[in-house]
Amino acid sequence: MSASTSTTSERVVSTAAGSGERANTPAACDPVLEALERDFAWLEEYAQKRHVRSDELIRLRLAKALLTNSLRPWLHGDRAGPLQLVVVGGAGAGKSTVANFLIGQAVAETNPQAGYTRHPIAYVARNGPQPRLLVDNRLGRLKLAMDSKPASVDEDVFQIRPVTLQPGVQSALSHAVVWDSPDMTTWQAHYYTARLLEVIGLADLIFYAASDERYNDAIPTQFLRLVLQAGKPVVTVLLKMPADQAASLVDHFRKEVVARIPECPKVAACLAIPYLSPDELLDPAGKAARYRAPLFDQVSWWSERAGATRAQGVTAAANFLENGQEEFLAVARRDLQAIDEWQRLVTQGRSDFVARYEREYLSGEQFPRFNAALLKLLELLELPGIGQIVSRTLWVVRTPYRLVKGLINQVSGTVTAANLPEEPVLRSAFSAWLDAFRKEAAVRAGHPIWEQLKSQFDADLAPRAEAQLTADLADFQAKMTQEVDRTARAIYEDLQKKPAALNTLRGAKFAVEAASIAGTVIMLGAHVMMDIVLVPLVAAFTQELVEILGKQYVDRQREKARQRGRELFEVTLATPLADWLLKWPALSAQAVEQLQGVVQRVPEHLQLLGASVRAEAGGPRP
Ligand SMILES: Nc1nc2c(ncn2[C@@H]2O[C@H](COP(=O)(O)OP(=O)(O)OP(=O)(O)O)[C@@H](O)[C@H]2O)c(=O)[nH]1
Ligand SMILES: [Mg+2]
Repeated sequence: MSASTSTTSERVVSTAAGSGERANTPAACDPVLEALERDFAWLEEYAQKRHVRSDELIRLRLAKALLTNSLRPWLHGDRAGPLQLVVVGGAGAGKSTVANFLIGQAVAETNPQAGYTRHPIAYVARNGPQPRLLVDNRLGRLKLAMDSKPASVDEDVFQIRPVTLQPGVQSALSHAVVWDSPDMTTWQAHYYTARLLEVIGLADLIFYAASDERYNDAIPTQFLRLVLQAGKPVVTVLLKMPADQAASLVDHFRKEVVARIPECPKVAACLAIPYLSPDELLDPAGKAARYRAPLFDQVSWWSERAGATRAQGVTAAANFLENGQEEFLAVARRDLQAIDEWQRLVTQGRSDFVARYEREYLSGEQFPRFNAALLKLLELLELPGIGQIVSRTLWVVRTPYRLVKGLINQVSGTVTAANLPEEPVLRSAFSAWLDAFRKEAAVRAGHPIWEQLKSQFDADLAPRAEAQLTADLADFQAKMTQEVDRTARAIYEDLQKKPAALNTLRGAKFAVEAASIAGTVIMLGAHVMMDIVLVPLVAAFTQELVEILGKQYVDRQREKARQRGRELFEVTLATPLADWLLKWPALSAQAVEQLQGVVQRVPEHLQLLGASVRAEAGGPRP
């Protein structure tokens, strides 16, 4: 069958645009409403990119549709306009047939091909009530189609079809708008279910069509539940069963399907349209009048209470939004949690990286440059110029001491144990850091962000991270060499720059050596043999003392260089690498900021909106 209607888009456009806002528009709500619409639109897009479960996406879309198509017009003054009756149901269930029964004429295209109707179509009485206040002639994502199109056109559009009411025939269009809609059987088919959700968002009353064979299909039933959760009153209509089984089938449907839905009290009635002849289908107000009457009674009952129905509907929608916020924000919270975990892993990995460098390299590193600096310092303390004769003499006197010390060093192995080389230690510590991520990513596979991280690991993370390490390492090593060199050189250069202090030290050292040797000789008197033995011993003792003091000083400087090395390692290597890894994951900083903003704003705004709707509607929060 084809539609017997024509489209007068121009007239509808002017009616919709010209319906205007009422003077009592709660302007205070507008910023909140707009922020929510923006946040929900962003969340939907984000959820889609994240490939979230379809039920999650559907909830987000419904939330956005309720905001834009129901709460916005109501807050802007559309309080008691014509009821918006929306027929929903599975593919081929009989939605278009029910629409025709409500209208009283066979104007909606019915078709044996299930899934025929692909975009929402509003049927309005010519010069009668129009769809709810539309902003820019849009119904959410749907554009108003300006030309008449078949119901099967698969586009993000909606139509408004004026119908000339037949004299003497009662029609729902006298005080309501009837929407025929696409099916929801294809729960997975994101693209056209979204169109249905826009019109559900708008609905004051839902007619849920189900055919006798498929009345308990899972997906339409889940949809029915969602509609009830959103607080829409629902009339169910079972079709196509033999007339004598109508009562028992409706009863069965009520018990087995409706009663199992926790929100079932919102189901206002369960009706039946048994299997009819083609003639009856073409003449709903005449030949099929008896089956049409109960449907029409429902419309009349709800229409008499249009204002209260709408107020209850928006209150229920606001409550649904407020109570469902955790589900709407689930995708954002999951991803923020994943980001937190990633950041925690980076921080943990950074501490392990620093600790390992400290343990396996830095704490054992002797910095040979400081040994050379000690020798240089000791040389510097020897007398210069003519005094060198004395110094050399003392050097000769200390020969037995040097030989014995050398021997002891050889035997006791005081040469420092070989430390692990720096670069391999660093590289293996860094690999361990990356391995920890790889392990976590594998464990958490299933979460989209971790999945993405895992695939990036498998692709190019390791080489990119190694390249980053190599770049930071070169910087660190250059700075560290400079630092060690500077500190080690300062040990003797500082003294060289202060000749007075140097000479005082040299003088003091010489004075101690001379005094102790002279004292020994004087004490021993004429015992030449004793002098030969004890004088080198005393000279050795004073030299050892000087060396110990010198070494202590150099060790202190060495420790300072090590401390500085720690700082340099943090600043030039560990921190830049951690920052690089923090920036790296799947999301941009902007997206993270947006996620945080959404999670923070949405609950607060939903609460404000709910409070304001309840205050206006005088409804309690269930
Ligand atoms: N003979 C007969 N056919 C019926 C009856 N009810 C529905 N049909 C047919 O079943 C088919 C599907 O009905 P529609 O009303 O188009 O179903 P729909 O839910 O709108 O289908 P889609 O838009 O394709 O999802 C059409 O060919 C109808 O004519 C009935 O009582 N008797
Ligand atoms: Mg249809």
